[in-house]
Amino acid sequence: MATTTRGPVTMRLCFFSAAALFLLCFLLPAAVAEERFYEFVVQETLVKRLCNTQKIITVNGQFPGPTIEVYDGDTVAIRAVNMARYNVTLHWHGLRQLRNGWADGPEFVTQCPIRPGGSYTYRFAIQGQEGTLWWHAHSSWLRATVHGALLIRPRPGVPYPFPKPHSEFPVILAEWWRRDPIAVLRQSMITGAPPNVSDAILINGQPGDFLECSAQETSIIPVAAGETTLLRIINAAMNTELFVSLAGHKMTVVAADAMYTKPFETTVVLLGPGQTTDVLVTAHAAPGRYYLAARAYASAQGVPFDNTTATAIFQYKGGAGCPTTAAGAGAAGAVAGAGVGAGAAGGAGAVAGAGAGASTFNGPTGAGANTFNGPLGRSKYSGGNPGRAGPAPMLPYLPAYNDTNTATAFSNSIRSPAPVKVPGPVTQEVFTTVGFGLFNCRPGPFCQGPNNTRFGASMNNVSFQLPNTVSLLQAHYHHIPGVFTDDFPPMPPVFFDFTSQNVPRALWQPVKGTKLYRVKYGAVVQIVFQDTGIFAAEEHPMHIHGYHFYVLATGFGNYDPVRDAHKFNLVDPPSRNTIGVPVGGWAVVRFVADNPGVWLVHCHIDAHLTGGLGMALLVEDGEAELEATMAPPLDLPLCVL
Ligand SMILES: *[C@@H]1O[C@H](CO)[C@@H](O)[C@H](O)[C@H]1NC(C)=O
Ligand SMILES: *[C@@H]1O[C@H](CO)[C@@H](O)[C@H](O)[C@H]1NC(C)=O
Ligand SMILES: *[C@@H]1O[C@H](CO)[C@@H](O)[C@H](O)[C@H]1NC(C)=O
Ligand SMILES: *[C@@H]1O[C@H](CO)[C@@H](O)[C@H](O)[C@H]1NC(C)=O
Ligand SMILES: *[C@@H]1O[C@H](CO)[C@@H](O)[C@H](O)[C@H]1NC(C)=O
Ligand SMILES: *[C@@H]1O[C@H](CO)[C@@H](O)[C@H](O)[C@H]1NC(C)=O
Ligand SMILES: [Cu+2]
Repeated sequence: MATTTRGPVTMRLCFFSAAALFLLCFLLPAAVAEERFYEFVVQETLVKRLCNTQKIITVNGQFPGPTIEVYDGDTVAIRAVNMARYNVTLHWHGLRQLRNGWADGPEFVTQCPIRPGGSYTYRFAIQGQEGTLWWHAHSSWLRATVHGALLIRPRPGVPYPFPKPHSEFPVILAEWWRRDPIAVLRQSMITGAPPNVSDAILINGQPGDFLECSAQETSIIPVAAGETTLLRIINAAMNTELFVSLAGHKMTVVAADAMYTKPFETTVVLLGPGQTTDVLVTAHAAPGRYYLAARAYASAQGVPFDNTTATAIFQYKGGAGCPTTAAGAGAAGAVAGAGVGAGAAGGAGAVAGAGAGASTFNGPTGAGANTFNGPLGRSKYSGGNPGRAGPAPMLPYLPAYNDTNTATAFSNSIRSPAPVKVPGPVTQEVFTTVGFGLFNCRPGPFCQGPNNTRFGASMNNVSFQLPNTVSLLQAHYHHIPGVFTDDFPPMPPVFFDFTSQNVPRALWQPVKGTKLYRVKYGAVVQIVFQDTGIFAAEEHPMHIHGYHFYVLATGFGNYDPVRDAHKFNLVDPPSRNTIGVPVGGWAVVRFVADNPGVWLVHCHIDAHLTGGLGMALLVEDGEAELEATMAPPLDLPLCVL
């Protein structure tokens, strides 16, 4: 699957490893930067979930897909071979891709798709980044099943800035439909209604003990008493922000979006789609089994969502009748199976006490509505597994689906570890709304959205349309006219009470367009994202390709430049690649435009992106040679043969 093509002595074993080999890798001698080669075959694969056998699209037959493990400073080549029946592209979420948009991947933004039977080699360098990122398809809705972890270890010789964990596991959150997700998208494109919500949330590919036909396969995270485990949590879900809690243990957040943070303890983590969070957990509880659970943070009122709860089991090795051998390591580091023996810990009755204890995040609001705080007992589905006799694992506290207070408290706790130099003064500023819109249409089969409309979304009233003959980056690089315009409005065309629940109907219909915003190389760019109450306010996880940005402030209501500038954190703001714009609120981000090219800015909820919640930045070349977009690779896919 992966081999080292260049570089001397150190053919690293880590390549084939799941987390179990992690320690071994640490012990290997430091090596110079290497080129790492992977082959990703995109193919149809049969899998069974929720009692049904379905065909899904995977990479190399794996779900979640293979973990990429590299070191800062490495160069990486990933040959993508499309053996599936859909067009596909791959994106390396959070990688800077300096001057190298050609490897970024969003379909029709930086490349034409790899068509069935075709291939394309993504070549890029890891430059000054370390931590937990991920990769995913960036074409249609393929990313539902085409995704995996991308782990960047510190440059050899550079220490990990926290106590070194004894073990580590990716925790990849995703969404499952009983149907082909492409069919779900297609139906929505035809009818104009929002796409159906998913049928289950997954942790490392499995919904866990509370969903039908699933308990046998529940993901297991084996830990040893007293040891510290690094959980690299990735929200790869299509449309759902997720709360994650672990019974009986506190989690210490140490990184978000592959940037270290000031450590803080929490009992619940919130991630929007696209975001990653590293937490350290020390196994200091009574040896036993504890649920790691994930379920929705659904910020929009009255909008349907997947309300299932996914579980994995955090399982102590050895003690209390558990076998000492770890289960076999899966490709994504998710160790499944071998859940044997009886945990010694108290049953579910102990849960509320353990989870809801002293946490700042456990407000009384959440506890009321939480199914999991009662003595829930064993799942009706897990009883059938003979290997799983004994007390049910402990369940954690989870906030209510609409617990915005907990979501806000968590997001506001994320800070850079030390004071940073925030760029300024701002030389280019964009104030943009992010929100829904409804297109009027003639009542009929293609007009099945709310009140006989077609559902959509926009930024500054422009509902983003992709070209289909050439990518935006190619059009920019080769000066091909007629593909896009560069007049994305830096201000809303109309100022209104953005977050009102009663925005006048006359404002609800956006305009379709392929509008880019031109940025001078080296500009200090500030973007204010402002949610709207059109149709419904909702938290939007906004992602900027090719950049990390400082999050200076977030708030509720309408952004006021005079009042809210005082709230900017110019000391230790977090640096992220995806920021949740609070429901009915705003977020201010800032960065230096040091990466020329065309970079997609979009909501990472695919149902919203599909509706048009995106735009692109056209960052011009600078003066110097190393300030210009590189030449495109020779195998860049063409749109037309
Ligand atoms: C979407 O949900 C509706 C209502 O449950 C169902 O009839 C339809 O078949 C679903 N469509 C897809 C593509 O799953
Ligand atoms: C989840 O939603 C379904 C369908 O709306 C509903 O029947 C069920 O009661 C909900 N379950 C929970 C735990 O809220
Ligand atoms: C959350 O939902 C509950 C039950 O649906 C409701 O009573 C409560 O008012 C909601 N809270 C917020 C903040 O919307
Ligand atoms: C749909 O129309 C009804 C009746 O006019 C109205 O009460 C409701 O608010 C409308 N809903 C939306 C989403 O526009
Ligand atoms: C968006 O543009 C359309 C067409 O000009 C207009 O009718 C609508 O009011 C605008 N809405 C907003 C929020 O600017
Ligand atoms: C696949 O991509 C080509 C452009 O390369 C496009 O013409 C075609 O319509 C796409 N097919 C689908 C199913 O989107
Ligand atoms: Cu969104």
